[in-house]
Amino acid sequence: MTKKTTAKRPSPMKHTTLGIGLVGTKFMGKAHSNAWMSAPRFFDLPLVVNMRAVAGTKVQDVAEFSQRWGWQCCSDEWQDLVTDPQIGLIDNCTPNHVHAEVSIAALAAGKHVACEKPLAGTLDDARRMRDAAKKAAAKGIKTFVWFNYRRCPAVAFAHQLVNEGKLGRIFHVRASYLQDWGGPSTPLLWRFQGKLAGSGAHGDLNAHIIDMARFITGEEVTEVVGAIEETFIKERDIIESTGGAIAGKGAKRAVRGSRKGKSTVDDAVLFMARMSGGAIASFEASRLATGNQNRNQIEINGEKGSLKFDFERMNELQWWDHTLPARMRGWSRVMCTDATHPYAANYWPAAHVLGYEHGFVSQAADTVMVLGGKKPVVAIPDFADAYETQRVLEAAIRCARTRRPVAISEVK
Ligand code: SOE
Repeated sequence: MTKKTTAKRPSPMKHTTLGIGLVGTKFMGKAHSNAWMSAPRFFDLPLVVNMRAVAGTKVQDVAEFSQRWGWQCCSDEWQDLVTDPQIGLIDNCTPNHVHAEVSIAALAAGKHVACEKPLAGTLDDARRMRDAAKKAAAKGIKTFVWFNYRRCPAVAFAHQLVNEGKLGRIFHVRASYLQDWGGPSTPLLWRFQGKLAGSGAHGDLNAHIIDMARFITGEEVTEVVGAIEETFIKERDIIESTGGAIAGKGAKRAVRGSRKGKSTVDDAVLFMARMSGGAIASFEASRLATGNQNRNQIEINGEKGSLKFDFERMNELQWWDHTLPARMRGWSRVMCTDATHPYAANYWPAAHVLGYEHGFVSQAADTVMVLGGKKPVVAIPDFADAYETQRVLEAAIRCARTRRPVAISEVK
């Protein structure tokens, strides 16, 4: 006879519930749904996560999405989520031009907001969001921005090493984020329309590496001294019907028409900058760097050592210890999956590697930690912090267009 187990399940009732309302059902909608679903399983969280509702633009699509990803209910109007008393946090995964409207309405309704990066498509929108967040903060409302790469264990570890003084004085930051999906056959997605995206590779990719450089070094960019922007593919096919979900790289599923439209964003932006601690830095973003699919790289050279990260080998951090005797020096490949590395203990045993989605899971977990009054593993940028990244983006574009250096203090 089998014995009945008497062990009691821990009651979720001892925790307060955090209702999530997700706006957006495409690439990021999936990444975030997975994150909200997985975070309470991998992390011990101070609040119970309730995947309350998702909003999208088409009734049929949002209903299917909702069922597949485990949301309780859905709507084709994001306003329904903002007025839902069971929702405590609005997760904004909309295209860049919608970030401000949804986020500001949610803050005004007393909801916490977690918004996708970049903070906005334009500096004006970003400033309005920062100001709304400041006002809401006085009532205890919090904001978060999904700069997911901060939460790769290797990137968080790099931040810790710099913080502990392991690199000493920093001389160089060399960051590049290269992709190659933006060739001539990719149609005129929203990401190529200035009115919707704000910018191209610049806001999409440079935003990430500016945030990573600021996060790892703890320094601010103070001046953009030179910059260049280029749009290689001036016209793209207009999509007559999307025939399904279109994410950044969903071009294959688009139904093309015979008409062409103008691409109104950059395909590549490169710039050089000065940092507050005296380091000099270079940033490079492109969607036409053939052979580089999602190569988000950063290298930092300091007095006592150097480090290198490449997202295509995201579980590793390359480390050079310059304090060793010269005959012992060499690059070492640190597998950042040991239980002592940030986040690693929450997932699998050593060398059972993590992937793209884990950054989002860890960010969802850290968000709940903050809202439950606990410390995140590493800081999550709020709207004020992400606004600093946006100022750097703006300075680089002004520099490229006016062909003169731009101090960040000029960008208000
Ligand atoms: C498309 O370029 C994209 O999905 C970005 O929008 C993401 O932020 C990046 O993580 C991967 O590439």
